[in-house]
Amino acid sequence: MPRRILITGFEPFGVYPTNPSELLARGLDGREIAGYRILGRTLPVEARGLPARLAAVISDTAPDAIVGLGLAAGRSALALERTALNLLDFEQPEDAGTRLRDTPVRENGAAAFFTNLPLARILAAWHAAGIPGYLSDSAGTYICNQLLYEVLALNDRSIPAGFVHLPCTPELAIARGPAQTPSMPLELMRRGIETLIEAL
Ligand code: PCA
Repeated sequence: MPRRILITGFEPFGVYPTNPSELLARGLDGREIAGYRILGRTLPVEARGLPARLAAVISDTAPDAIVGLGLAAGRSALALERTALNLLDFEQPEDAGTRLRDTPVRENGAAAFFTNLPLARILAAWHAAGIPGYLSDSAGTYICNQLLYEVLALNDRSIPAGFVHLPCTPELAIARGPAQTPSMPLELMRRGIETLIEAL
């Protein structure tokens, strides 16, 4: 029996008509890589329902590893997130119209969690494969940070779990203004996630 890896993506949100994280979660769903069967699932960008939705996805898929994906326009390469903060502070409302300010992800939760993904091994594998990626010390204070915090709070370090922020696709960068928006082809991002799974 192959082990199972849950890859989550997010639906399009805000001003972005597509979300590369959703495209990757869908495209990778059902594939088998390095002894892992991939279970790709997509979540809406909604704060209040996220904990219950995530818990349901985790209990449905019973994963042996979890990697969340999300779009972070402006990032120049794959950003391997190291931490999740117990903080939600939105610059714009999420898709249900809620704009949380200075609110904890979990009342009385730990101030932060660290991912337990093998960061150095993943970075080395990316660079050896010609995939630009770097370590990021902040996943922000929006829904992706909330997802990573919830994943790490639920997981209790029993399985490898973490998060990768994705740059814009070339299509999104062209729509936003290519002079100021870095981008990466979806195909290269896909190879990056496959390489990450191999590095586990
Ligand atoms: N990116 C947002 C939320 C959903 C997504 O794909 C974030 O970085 O928080």
